[in-house]
Amino acid sequence: MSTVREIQTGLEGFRLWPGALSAQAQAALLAEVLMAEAVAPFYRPETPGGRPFSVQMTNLGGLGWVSDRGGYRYQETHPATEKPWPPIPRMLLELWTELTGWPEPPDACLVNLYRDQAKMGLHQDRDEADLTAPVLSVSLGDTAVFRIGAAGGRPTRSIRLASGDVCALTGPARLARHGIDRLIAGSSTLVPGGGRINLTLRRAR
Ligand code: MD6
Ligand code: FE
Repeated sequence: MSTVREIQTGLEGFRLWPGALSAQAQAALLAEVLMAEAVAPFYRPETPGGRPFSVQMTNLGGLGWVSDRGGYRYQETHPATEKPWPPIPRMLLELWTELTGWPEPPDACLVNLYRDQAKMGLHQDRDEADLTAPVLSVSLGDTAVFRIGAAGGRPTRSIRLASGDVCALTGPARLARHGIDRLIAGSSTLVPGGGRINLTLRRAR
């Protein structure tokens, strides 16, 4: 991992490492996610307004991000199985330390699964207790068209996130608005059944 190059994005605090994960590392991480899925299956949450997300979700780590009619929050158990979330794979903990240098490990990892027409509207990640800690994002599978703009209604720009790319919202970009407009279907064969998996590592507590 030590040869990974960060590229400049023009948005201060938005950090991007294209191709950070080798094909072998991507396959190893995907295998970990598929094993975790047996314990913590992907499910389709509802927005607080009662609309289903097009993205399916699960979590890894001591805390998981959930959404339902009660709102957005972090909780220790899967809403359907009521079991604790599986642990965050060691390779992700190492990636966090290497790329962010943040002194404490992440305690939450949201896993998003996009199939077909799934997308994610513009949002800010602001349900975490400490909004100074970064959020680190890993993409697997089909390329996504990612949209991002600084907080406060600033213009957005579009960036493609391909399998193995890693990005982070840090410092002045921590509360940037971002979302996924669409996938480029068939751009990767990594995820069985097609689509894209995104993992975001956070300090929730
Ligand atoms: C996604 N990503 O890539 C959605 N959040 O599927 C996010 O919502 C995200 O990429 C915080 C930091 C980086 C991200
Ligand atoms: Fe986000």
